Amino acid sequence: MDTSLKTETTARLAIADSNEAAQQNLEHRTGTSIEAIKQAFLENLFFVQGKPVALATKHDYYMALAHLVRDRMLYRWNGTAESYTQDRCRTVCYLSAEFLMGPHLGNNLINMGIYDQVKAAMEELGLDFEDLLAQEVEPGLGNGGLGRLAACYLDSMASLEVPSLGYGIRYEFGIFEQGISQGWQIERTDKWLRHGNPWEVARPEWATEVMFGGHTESYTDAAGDYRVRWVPSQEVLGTPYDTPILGYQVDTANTLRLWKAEAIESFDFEVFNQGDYYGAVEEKVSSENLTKVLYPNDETLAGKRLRLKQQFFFVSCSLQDMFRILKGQTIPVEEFHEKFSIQLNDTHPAIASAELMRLLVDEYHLDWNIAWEITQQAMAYTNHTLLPEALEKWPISLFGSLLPRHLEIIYEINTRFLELVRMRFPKDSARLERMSLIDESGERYVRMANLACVSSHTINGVAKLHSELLKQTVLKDFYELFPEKFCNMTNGVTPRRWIALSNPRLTKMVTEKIGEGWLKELEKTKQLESLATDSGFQDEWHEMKSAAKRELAGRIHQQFGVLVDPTSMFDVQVKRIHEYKRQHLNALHIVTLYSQLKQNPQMEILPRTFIFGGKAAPGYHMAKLMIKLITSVGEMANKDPDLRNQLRVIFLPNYNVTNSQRVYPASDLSEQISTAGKEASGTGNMKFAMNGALTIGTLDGANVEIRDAVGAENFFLFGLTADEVAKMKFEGYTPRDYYLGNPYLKDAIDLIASGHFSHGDGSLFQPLLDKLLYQDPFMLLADYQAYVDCQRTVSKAYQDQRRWLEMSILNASRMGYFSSDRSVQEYCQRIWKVSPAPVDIDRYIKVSGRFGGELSCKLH
Ligand code: NBG
Repeated sequence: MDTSLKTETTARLAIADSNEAAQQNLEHRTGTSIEAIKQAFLENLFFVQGKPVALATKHDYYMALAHLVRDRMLYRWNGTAESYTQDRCRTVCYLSAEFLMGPHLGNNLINMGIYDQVKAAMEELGLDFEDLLAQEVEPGLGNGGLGRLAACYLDSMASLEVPSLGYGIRYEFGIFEQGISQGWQIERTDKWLRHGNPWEVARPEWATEVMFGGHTESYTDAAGDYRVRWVPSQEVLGTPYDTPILGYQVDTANTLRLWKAEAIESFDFEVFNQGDYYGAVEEKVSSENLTKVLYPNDETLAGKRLRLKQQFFFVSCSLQDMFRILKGQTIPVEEFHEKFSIQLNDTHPAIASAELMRLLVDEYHLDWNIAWEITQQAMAYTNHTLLPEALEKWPISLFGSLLPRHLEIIYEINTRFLELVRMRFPKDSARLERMSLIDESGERYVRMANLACVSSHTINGVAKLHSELLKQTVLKDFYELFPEKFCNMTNGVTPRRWIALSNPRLTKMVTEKIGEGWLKELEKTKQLESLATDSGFQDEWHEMKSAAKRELAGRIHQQFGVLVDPTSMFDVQVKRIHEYKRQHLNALHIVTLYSQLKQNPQMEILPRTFIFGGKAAPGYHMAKLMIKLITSVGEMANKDPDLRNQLRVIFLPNYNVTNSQRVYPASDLSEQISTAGKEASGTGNMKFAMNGALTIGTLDGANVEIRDAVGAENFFLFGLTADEVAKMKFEGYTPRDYYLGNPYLKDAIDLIASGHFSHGDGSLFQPLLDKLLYQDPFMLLADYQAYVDCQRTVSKAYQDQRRWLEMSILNASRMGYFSSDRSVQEYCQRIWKVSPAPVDIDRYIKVSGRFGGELSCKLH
């Protein structure tokens, strides 16, 4: 440093230290006292929103608040980036086509530990804090469990100080907004970006180019080696948008990096000058279409060209970004797998292995075998479903036309792989056919799950049962070849969002009893067990639940004009609508109760409020008909005086993260009633139990482990097991026999078929009933009686309020295992081999200066 610069620096530092105004200036951006927050809020309203108070809308208030919160995250965010760069930390790259983050504001306040100050500051300014939080339009960049799991894992990785990057797609339109019109689902576009997104920062300087189409050519390089290059027909620019992911009560703030597609040249002057005005922006329009919209499918494959383009686009951007990071940290490409551990969240990003091979072999000129070693050591694959219709495969013609080089690479991987299979299992051509990366049974396809299995060092399922079934069914051949690759990672959910943010009453109660710290170590809630029979604590617990139920009842009344009794049992099923999840089994039970009450108006039953919520994929007609059935039963039941208010059926529209946070705390009974063997894990089941709801459920997914954890006596189990389901199907299942043999079931089905719930239209629900009577792939009729009996047991249990409260407390206090912190720790040890790298912000500020060196030295 020359002397003049040194003098200048010293002078600047001196000024900064002594200058009161400068100090205050920083206080406005980082201070967390109530005064500082109020001041920053008013300033943001003026300087960021550009509004005088008189003209400010609620949304302006939200933006002013969001910006002041973001300011307060920036030391941590920049400090984390700098610390990871300096220490060249091993990093988890979580590749996921979906991140269902939910609203950021409240979560950031919780994790930063300034929730109470901010609430107080807003209230002192005369603003309704809840109302402010409610202004945030959540980024619905996912369909359901898979996307939400990715979000919970980001929260846990940051909270555990694990260096990580979430990589995904910045969809302009997320999951559609669901409305209900005359009982049917209607879909509206989700314009979540319309009013701007205060949580993201665009990084156009790190944009990458992605190629599509064209052909490949071979050539000989200067060293005389045979090489292949890809000559694409289209190139698109990917711009990263970064969102900070703050850990809970730590200085770590990791990054979620979502890619937006843009045209490389957004305006073609030549074309414009020829008078073709539309043509001049055509490339822009077609490139941007790539990240326009999230495919609203859950569990089923879309099979569309655009979908494959989206997958390749975000994977290619992300891998190139990793190479940029390597370069920045002067790490040789041969050490790629030591720097990065890549997790493939389902098969959506599975093309990553072919793209990494292309980059290593074609661009970095590594030997194939070395490149393959690196690829395999870098990748791990999580499977999220056993449903065969969800296994992604792409027609060869489509694949080859979009990704000609990748198809060649996949053929090469396949040739070598099948050689290995042939050696291990000689003369087993059926096995070769099943394991091939190419399905050749009819039209030829690329099988993405096979590609993921072959290219990954570890393959995991998401609950014990699911991981076992994977080995026995869909991935059996791969298990027999690579048993050491397989493991189980039972899902978890973050207690910060699903308890602290969703249920402040419960949070306060628990902290009063067992002190701080349990939100970081959820196992600590075990200490509440001893209070489960304490009548004082039970009373408090009861009041906590009742208050949440009154709140939800208030919303329901406001929204639909339906009065529900908060003292009735809230029996809740919220999740995507799908036949395997069996919302229609729940509906059959309601119809049974309804019918009994109609036939015997004197009958006393336990008053229940049945609450449903969930979206149906727009092209999934049966799921849409299931919604119509529920709303139709509700329409009849809610107004019928014969029922004497003993039954209410509510369908909450637009189930999303925001709405779900209001539902879990208010639930008494959690419906987890999928056909055994079909639900990979479920994570809603965990959120309910953490909030003190009891589960009625089958032995499916994580229900099995939840039941083990909370105790069989605190769980309402019913139904066939996965083995029994398989056996029954194998032996031949005739659902009609159950219908004919069970008068209650027959009565319920006949009542629906009669048109009673559909204004006399007997044909409306016929497709649904026919499917049950003649196919019933999800065994509703076989499980019906067991379910109805179990519901009777539930009603009886609820009437003994003391016993119910004890069970509820025990459920909540035994859920420690299901924190996503535990899951992420297991991933770190078993799969990622990544250790925490704590960030110390005070040290960082001392060493690098308040602005990471920028004010204390001259910029380059
Ligand atoms: C879903 C499963 C759920 C599971 C989540 C997260 C897909 C493909 N799968 O049971 O259905 O909880 O993944 O693992 O969305």
